[in-house]
Amino acid sequence: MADDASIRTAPDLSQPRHDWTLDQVEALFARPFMELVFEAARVHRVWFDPSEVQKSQLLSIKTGGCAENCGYCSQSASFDTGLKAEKLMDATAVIAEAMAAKAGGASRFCMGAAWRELKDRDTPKLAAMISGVKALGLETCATLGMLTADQARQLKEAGLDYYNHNLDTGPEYYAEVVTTRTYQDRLETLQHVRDSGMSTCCGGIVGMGEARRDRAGLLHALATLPEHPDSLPVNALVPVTGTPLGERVKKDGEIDPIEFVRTVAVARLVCPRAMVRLSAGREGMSPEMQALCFLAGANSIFVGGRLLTTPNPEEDADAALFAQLDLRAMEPIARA
Ligand code: SAM
Ligand code: DTB
Ligand code: SF4
Repeated sequence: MADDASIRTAPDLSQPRHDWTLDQVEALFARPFMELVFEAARVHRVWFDPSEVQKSQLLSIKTGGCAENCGYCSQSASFDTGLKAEKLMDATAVIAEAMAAKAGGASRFCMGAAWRELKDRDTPKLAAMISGVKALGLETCATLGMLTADQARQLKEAGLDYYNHNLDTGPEYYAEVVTTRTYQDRLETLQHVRDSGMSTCCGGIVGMGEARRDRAGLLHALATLPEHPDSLPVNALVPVTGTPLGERVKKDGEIDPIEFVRTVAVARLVCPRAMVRLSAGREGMSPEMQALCFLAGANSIFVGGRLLTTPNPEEDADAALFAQLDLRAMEPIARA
């Protein structure tokens, strides 16, 4: 039996807070596993129906050749990953993919581009894609690198509901992951997104060789933002051959799955109202592991056989998982 008195006397964690300290977040990670998951499951139920899981689908609208050197990424021009670069897709082709995603049960469509930052010359084409996808009745999301305040306003105007911009890891470990931009750069784009009135999708990656303190650092950074992210993707590193972090994980081994579940549970506790997304890396996870993540507060996934450039479970595998676990797909969130 757990004899940690602090658990029984702990304050109610179901209410969103912005005054977390890094030590407090790290202390959540250190809780007895069963107590941590139980508490996260309880908080999950305060805000959500635990039988509902949101389905989002990704599309890489511009692939490869990226000027950033994110050490995990197949699309960085800095590493030889064998990926073929492709130019920005036409709006009609993107809208056709979105239609197929909707038919497959997705409620949100996320368009990803391998850019350091959005260039103004591309904005009209993006606006056409966004308004076309939105007209299908899907929630729209995009991840296009850094944005200015003006660009964020234009995307919002075109009908973009969510902008994904991850902090990826804790501030202390950031320079081990990427050196072509700073944590502050990321925080500034997130500020522009919030100021424009769009919702934020912001999370990170687990299993890049970081310490638990860095995972706590990421979640601390998210929990102390002026507004918690609306969506919080927790990615497990997909090791890509040719990337520094992919090669490193092949040598040092992948993240302990229980530590991954702890990260999901702490994400649920520090951002209790966020949609916590079990994101990249699901392809390698057993149904039992995914069930534990859903129990620990994950309530969103990416669907369709491909993420941006790497594989994801196919539709029939997820249909079987949902049937086994008695899960239902969440309806799109109605917005003005
Ligand atoms: N270029 C934009 C940017 O970096 O914001 C958007 C695309 S980028 C691929 C989106 C996110 O995907 C990254 O922030 C990272 O968290 C995640 N990601 C990329 N490669 C990954 C990998 N190999 N394993 C896990 N997550 C990955
Ligand atoms: C996020 O956090 N994960 C997604 C989405 N946001 C854009 C991307 C995962 C990419 C995994 C590697 C790939 O397929 O290239
Ligand atoms: Fe470029 Fe995004 Fe990949 Fe970094 S994560 S290299 S910014 S596509």
